[in-house]
Amino acid sequence: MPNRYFTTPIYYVNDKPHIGHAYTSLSVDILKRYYNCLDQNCFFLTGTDEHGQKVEKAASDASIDPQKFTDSVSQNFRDMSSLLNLSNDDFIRTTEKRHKKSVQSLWEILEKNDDIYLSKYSGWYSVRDEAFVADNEIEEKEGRKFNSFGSELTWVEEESYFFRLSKWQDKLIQFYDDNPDFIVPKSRSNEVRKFVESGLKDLSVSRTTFNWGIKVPTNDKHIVYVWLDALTNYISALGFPDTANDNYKKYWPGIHVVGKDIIRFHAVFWPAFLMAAELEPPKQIVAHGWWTNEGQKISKSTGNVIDPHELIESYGLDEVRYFLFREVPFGNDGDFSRESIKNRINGELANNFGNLIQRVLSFIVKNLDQKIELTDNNFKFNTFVDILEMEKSLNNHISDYKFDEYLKEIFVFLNSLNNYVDKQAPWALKKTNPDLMKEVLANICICIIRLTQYLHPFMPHKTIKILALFNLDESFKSFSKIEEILNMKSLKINQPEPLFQKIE
Ligand code: ME8
Repeated sequence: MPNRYFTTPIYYVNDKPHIGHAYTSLSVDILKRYYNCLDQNCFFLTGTDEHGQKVEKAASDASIDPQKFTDSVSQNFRDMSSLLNLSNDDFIRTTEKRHKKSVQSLWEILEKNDDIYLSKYSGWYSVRDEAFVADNEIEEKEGRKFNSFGSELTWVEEESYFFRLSKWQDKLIQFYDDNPDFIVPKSRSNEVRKFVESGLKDLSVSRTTFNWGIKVPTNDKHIVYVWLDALTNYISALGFPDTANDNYKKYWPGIHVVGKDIIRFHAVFWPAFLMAAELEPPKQIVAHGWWTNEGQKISKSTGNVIDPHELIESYGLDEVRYFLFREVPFGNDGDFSRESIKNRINGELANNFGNLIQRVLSFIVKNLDQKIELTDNNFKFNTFVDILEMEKSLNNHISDYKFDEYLKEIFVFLNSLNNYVDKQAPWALKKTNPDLMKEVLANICICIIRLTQYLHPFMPHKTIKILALFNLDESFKSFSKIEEILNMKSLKINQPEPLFQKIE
């Protein structure tokens, strides 16, 4: 059985969590829950990125000591994890001891392998992205300089250690060739490749003009560049430098889910650092698109940041999860609009899914004394057989990160089940053919149970409630449990309450 390791980026603590951070974290939560439903082992890591010039400035603007500042803002991200009920196994902070030890050990290996040397940096720097910017990537507006994300640049000139990134250019290309699925989606992969092929320059990996960071172990005038520091979190959490420990052996290399803004750091710098340290590069970098709010870029300055608390209060957690992953293909940009979330909740969740359960189960409670008998006929029911066969395709959608396709496919079956109910009309069969009525209702129930299992990774709370309506406990979320259900002679049904509230 494969062990899987999925990570989110570790988020900067200069800002409050918003829908973009929630989106990445929820996607990893879905992956973990999905593989758990297949009875596979998964490790899910998230955390906060607490060093660097940007965070130091945010702390000084708030007149707070950086450690106190990061303690309080990191808590916002842990609160987000609770709010979203994330299934993460660990939450790492780059100010933790275990992480400092890991970064300093990695540095020592890189220096020992002669992949780091001392020189001088002079050039443009984006504090917002904590990134050095090459001359050909600079845009000028009204005498000021910006990078391609629109972040203003500052001039930096200081003594600096450099990582020999140029030395790894050919090896990176070879690595991309050997691992064609390393970067998902393909379009991003081509972008990264072109960047590497255009020639890599050595990378400045230390700073001396501010203090908030991890000290270079061999020269305490320098602090480690925040991206070398941050990327290392993925192995710190597995116990690096102790590569012989169980978690490291079980889970590395991992899969990093990130927004498209930070692919270069993950798909170029990170594998190069690891190769240079003679460690295995990550298994895959999955880059998703960018959310806008009602057509506008989300930013603190425009004041249109979507607060996950507010969103969940208005629509419900499972409804938000469903919307985010059904609305937009994972690699594409998406626009959040109140109209679209309303349409999805009312049309798909309330009218289609919720209503199916409500009318079928209420009918059983009322007319069959809360009980359905299961027979072999139910398991031969063609829709049920087709649903069982969908598993392979769903599995492919998850491996390809096509969450929208996964949900779309399930909802096609929910539609056809609603049509089946209308056509068979159990309320009419009650008088004309009660045996057929029972068979029809049992057919629908086993299909609902199977689809509920498949929907569990996306709507973990509602689906557990639905299973409880069939008197099935949480353990029945596991796909393999269908066998046990098939061996049951009957199911007791509880009276359902409306599952999804319609939005006015
Ligand atoms: O970049 N749409 O942290 P960060 C979609 N600390 N996703 C969004 C988004 C949006 N509008 N806004 C943010 C950093 N994200 C570094 C990472 S990792 C070793 C270090 C998500 O707080 C998306 O995942 O700026 C993006 O990559 C991440 O938040 C950036 O978070």
